[in-house]
Amino acid sequence: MKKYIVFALFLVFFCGVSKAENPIMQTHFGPDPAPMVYNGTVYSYVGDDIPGTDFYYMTKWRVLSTTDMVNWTDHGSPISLESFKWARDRAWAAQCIERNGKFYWYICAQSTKNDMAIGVAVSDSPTGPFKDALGKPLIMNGSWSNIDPTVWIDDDGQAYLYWGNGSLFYVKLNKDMISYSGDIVTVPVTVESFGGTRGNKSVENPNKDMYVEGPWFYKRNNLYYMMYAGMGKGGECLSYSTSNGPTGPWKYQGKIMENQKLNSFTNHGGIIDYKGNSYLFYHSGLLPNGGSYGRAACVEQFTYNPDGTIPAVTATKEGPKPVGFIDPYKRQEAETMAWSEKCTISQNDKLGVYVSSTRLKGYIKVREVNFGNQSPKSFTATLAAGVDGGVLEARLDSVGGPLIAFVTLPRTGGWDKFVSFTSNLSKEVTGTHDVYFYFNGQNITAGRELFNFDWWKFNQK
Ligand code: FUB
Repeated sequence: MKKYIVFALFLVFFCGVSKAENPIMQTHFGPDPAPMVYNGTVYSYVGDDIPGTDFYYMTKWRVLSTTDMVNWTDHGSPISLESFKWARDRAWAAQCIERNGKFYWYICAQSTKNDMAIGVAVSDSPTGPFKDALGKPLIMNGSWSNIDPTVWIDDDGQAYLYWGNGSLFYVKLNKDMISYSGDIVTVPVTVESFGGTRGNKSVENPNKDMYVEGPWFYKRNNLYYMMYAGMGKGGECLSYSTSNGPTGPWKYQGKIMENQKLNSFTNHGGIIDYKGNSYLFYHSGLLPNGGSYGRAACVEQFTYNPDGTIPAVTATKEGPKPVGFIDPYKRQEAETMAWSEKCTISQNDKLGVYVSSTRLKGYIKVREVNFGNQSPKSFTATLAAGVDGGVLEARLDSVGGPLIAFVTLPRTGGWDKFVSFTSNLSKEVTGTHDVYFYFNGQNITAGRELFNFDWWKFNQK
């Protein structure tokens, strides 16, 4: 009997794990997701929580990307507090937008004068390198409300920057995207516009919302949307208002996502359309060791109602359905993954971004790998190890699924000395599968680091 219970628990655990694709990033705690669609790819700009702390003491921002909504590539951390000489702490929510081939990443951080301020970094690429565009904040006036910038370029070319905690502000950005014209405008936050006022706190009135922070501004089919974090019972919910113009008046429309056991006091999100679907990004504290200061980005697909209103969206473990495939015959970065366990991501100037700290029984899951009609001949992986004995296994459809290829690794001359290993396939494979890169080893003590993993590909006959 005991044996059956253990087996049942094993199944529940593995089924639960293999289905989970939220949070979209497991190797770091990346909250406050700000999605951007550019050139057929979705980028998600996130923060970098430090779990175990007792406040949002964050020091950098990260970028992820996907073309299928299930496998995400970690591009590392192109900017940190170090990138802004005026910033001393609290690398909080941010958003990036493209204009005329340049990428403007609006961030907020605590300034050396101790207030919160908004700055902007610029790059020629969505993944950087980025540089502080001004060398000083774009918005700074001694206030703690200057957080959570959100930006949108309207059809007539006018760009708007909204932001604010407790209050909601906006400015009209100039075409250069790094300066603005006119005064900072304070948006009236009322029961009618945002579901509650500061004096009508929804903590006491859980059925009412109150604008708190995290605005997300965009336009769709001639309607302007302002999603934001409102105060719900037990933590922040995601709510929204709409308007016929970019500067209001705003009309409160209701809650999109309740604070449904997300294990995080805050929530912060973004909304995009991609490949004909609509997606809500948000964050939860549901990763192991997560919580209010260990939050990570999640995503759900939803469908707008015919009148443009947004339905209530439920947080799931599974996340959205895939909308693309992985081509195994092209070089794929090891840090492109739908799920992973017992590994992390490292980055340095020489090697770029790679998977590191792989441990026995850990794995990387890559979904929707399309092998086509003919089985490949061999498998190549680029790996580095300071010790002998690591084994990288490629398995099909589950952690314990059929073994199609493996590489047994000698030490390569150091953890940063990447070498390409090619091995013949141990089993033919065609069609579309999830591929699990399982971390195994010979004579290796559990807990010991096995190898670093940079990229992989299968080779056609
Ligand atoms: O991540 C730090 C802060 O927490 C963000 O700026 C807010 O929106 C909240 O998510």
